[in-house]
Amino acid sequence: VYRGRLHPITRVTKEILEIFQHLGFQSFTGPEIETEYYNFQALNFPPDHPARDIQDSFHLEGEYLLRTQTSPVQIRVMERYPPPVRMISPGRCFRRDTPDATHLPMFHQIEGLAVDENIRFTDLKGVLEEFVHAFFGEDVKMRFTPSYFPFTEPSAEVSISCIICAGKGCRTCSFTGWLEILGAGMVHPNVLKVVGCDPEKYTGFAFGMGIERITMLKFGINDIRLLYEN
Ligand code: 2NM
Repeated sequence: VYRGRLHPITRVTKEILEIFQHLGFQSFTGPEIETEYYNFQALNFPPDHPARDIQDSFHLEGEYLLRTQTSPVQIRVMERYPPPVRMISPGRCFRRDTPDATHLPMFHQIEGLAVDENIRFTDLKGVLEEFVHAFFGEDVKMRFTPSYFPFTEPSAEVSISCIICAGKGCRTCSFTGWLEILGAGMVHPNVLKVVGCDPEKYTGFAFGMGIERITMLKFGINDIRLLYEN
């Protein structure tokens, strides 16, 4: 018999939201059509950043474009609510990428944000460790490596020990034993200032992950296009 079911992206999104809701994060959504201000300027992207190019983003008439990440939702929430903030934002994002096994011009992201007095890097590590163990399993290891984003300082890439080969090395992890799963960091003081938050009093951490990538790892799917074929 035929049985209907939820799409893997929907299932994984729900599962991730539930984990962060247990950690006290509230879910918010926002518009997929954004302004240059919310998508780039408020997030400390310099005026000449390559992501702002018409080659990289879907620009509409005037100052509008399709959002390239869900971070504009975090800006909108920080503008509306004073700290403490603990939020998570799931949704569709759009980038001008040529489709291949790991890229599509439309994809999904979940981003998280915590702003309060005395939020520090160890809070980020603790929250992400809880997430990694809840979602991928208690035996999975987590690793931070230095990275760069305009909206966080310092910034890091977070990897987990390969869930296919348990870190021994295989094609999925390019024989490194590690899989990159998300980007994260401490919210840049310029971003806090833009939303009227005093960076001398408040600090925050933020992170973002691609749902398609997480879903592909969880279900052993090797081509992102399989998620959107009939
Ligand atoms: C990422 C990685 C690191 C992020 C930062 C913010 C905000 F609005 F607070 F500045 N939202 N999300 C963030 C930080 C997103 O995605 C890879």
